[in-house]
Amino acid sequence: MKPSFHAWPDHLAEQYERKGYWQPLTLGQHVHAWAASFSSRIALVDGAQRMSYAELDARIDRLAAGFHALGLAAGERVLVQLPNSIGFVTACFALFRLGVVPVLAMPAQRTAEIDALCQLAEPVAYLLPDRFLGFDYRQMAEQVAARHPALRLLIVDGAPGGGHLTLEGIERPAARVFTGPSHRDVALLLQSGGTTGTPKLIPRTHADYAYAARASAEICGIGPDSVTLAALPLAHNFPLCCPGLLGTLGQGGRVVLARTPGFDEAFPLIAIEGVTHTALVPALARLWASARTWNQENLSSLALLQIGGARLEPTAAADIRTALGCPIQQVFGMAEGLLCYTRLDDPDNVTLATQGRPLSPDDEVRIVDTEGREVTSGETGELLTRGPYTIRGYFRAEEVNATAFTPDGFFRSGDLVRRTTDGNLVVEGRVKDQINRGGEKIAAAEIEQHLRAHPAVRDAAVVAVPDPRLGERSCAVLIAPEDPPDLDRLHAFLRDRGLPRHKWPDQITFARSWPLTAIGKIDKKQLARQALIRQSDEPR
Ligand code: J2J
Repeated sequence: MKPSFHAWPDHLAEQYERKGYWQPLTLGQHVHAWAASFSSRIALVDGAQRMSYAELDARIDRLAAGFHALGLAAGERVLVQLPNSIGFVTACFALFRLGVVPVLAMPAQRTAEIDALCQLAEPVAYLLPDRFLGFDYRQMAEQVAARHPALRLLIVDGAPGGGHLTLEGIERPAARVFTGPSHRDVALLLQSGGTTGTPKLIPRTHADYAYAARASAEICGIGPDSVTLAALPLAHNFPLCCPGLLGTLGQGGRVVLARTPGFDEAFPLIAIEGVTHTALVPALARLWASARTWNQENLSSLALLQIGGARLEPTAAADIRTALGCPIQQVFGMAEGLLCYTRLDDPDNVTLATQGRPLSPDDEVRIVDTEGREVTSGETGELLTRGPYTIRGYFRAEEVNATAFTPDGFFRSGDLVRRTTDGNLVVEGRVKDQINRGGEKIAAAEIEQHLRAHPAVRDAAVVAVPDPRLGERSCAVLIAPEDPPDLDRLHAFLRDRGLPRHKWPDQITFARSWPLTAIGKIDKKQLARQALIRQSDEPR
């Protein structure tokens, strides 16, 4: 079965091809071309392992032959939950070659989310590490597989444990016997930040994704001598494609794979490998900047630090730039597509105080009021967008698609933005019911659903409150008249339900009833204000 996918209208697809945005190559074929051009240059650095473009291409061929021999067929989905590693890169490209669609999961995700992804995407295989950061993925995978009969293969990158297949073990002599997909087909499924109780998957095609990577590389000044550090998890669009892994490999540069985004791992890698480019969320950039004062590693190779994923205050932007001693770029992006960048030659008032402007001349941006009318110039409104790399619909989500997209194909981002007189966008807030916790998007509805399952909780609302370290943290407001749980008990409850740590509320407060908006919805703005006031009353 082909993934359900809303293609661009034909006339636009043809236009994007005519303009050279979309090239007639799949992501798998791109690697052949890169290997032909950059053959013995180093493509990937993973700990002590260094892999050339030619070796990368050959390994991808062997893995593709292995996946093919296991019966994986074009259009089927495979859940990939691997840390940044050569295994992640080779497995994804091998799947791209076959037209099998990786569903990218972050290593931090746990049972509840993996289950929900399996429910939606019905993957036939699950690629996982043996252990990572103290967690054994093999156990989780076995439990998940028992609940999802369509999931017939567990493939471990590392020690197999109880007789599982391993990524290394399935490699076969390279034989390109299969017909690959078309460049207009879906290449991968990314996870959306989400506003609903269940996940939403974003189908990105070979052509649109390759275009986003290539155009981003150009804007960020990536060339054959660039060394990009993948610090954030590669399952995220930012380090994967903006320009990240894909954009760097396309130019013959080198990608250094970090297991974690902490400065303790990153600083030595930057110094040793001569890293020129990396991407961070603001919370991490602030941490790196504060660690710089006592960490003496040489970071002078850094030519650009990209910061995006959550709001970055102008003062923080300036402080980070001074502390790390390198140029910064603001990135306002979304896995659904649209990417806005400040440009390398922008003046300070743009780089420090705006989130830049769209990547492509064919990106269309509308800023509208609650009635869907375009606001007057300079006013704040919701950002709607469509263009050559912005999706036209989520995967298998017709009900959501009916409201998340306008009838003429614009994606409703849920972000409140305004356009400055010089054409840059400033993110002012959002209308979507989400918490942006240090760049990790948490759908309030998902957490509320779990909280309501607690025996003592009659109703729950989750809101964002400002946090100096994370930007925002989550506060659960509970109606729990009898035996209200404390934070520790609530955390244990959510852990047992398979929610990862970052989704557990950072604080709780209690309410007797909900404040309501004029049309009778829970007034979350008021709840957030109350949560903040209560918080400041309490001794910390
Ligand atoms: C404020 N909010 C921002 C910014 C994203 C590059 C960079 C980021 C993402 C990403 C990405 C923001 N200031 N600079 O995919 O390729 C919030 C907005 C947006 C949502 C998207 C990339 N940059 N945001 O963060 O899909 O609310 O992508 O709609 O995870 O993050 O989240 P996500």
